[in-house]
Amino acid sequence: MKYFLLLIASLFSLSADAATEWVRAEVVRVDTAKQRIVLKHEPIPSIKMPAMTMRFDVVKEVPLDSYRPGDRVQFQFKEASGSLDVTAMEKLK
Ligand SMILES: [Cu+2]
Repeated sequence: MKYFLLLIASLFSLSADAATEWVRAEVVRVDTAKQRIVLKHEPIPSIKMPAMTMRFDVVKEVPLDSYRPGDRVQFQFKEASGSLDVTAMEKLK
């Protein structure tokens, strides 16, 4: 029983790590009206996703109007139904 609880605890901490990882990317296109962004992102090993260019929905707490194509950024995400939502984003130097 003790071992089982430890296992559960470690599973929770694993998913917490995945949820807060930062992924580097380059902005390709910004759609402020629809609160979406197209990012050319690096591989994301935690969800076995290779590097690619793809569209994300972005939570409204992330203001998109300060981002331009060509900006280097890092972002956090959550898995939504069949897609990924950006939950945090910041520019890299
Ligand atoms: Cu992708």
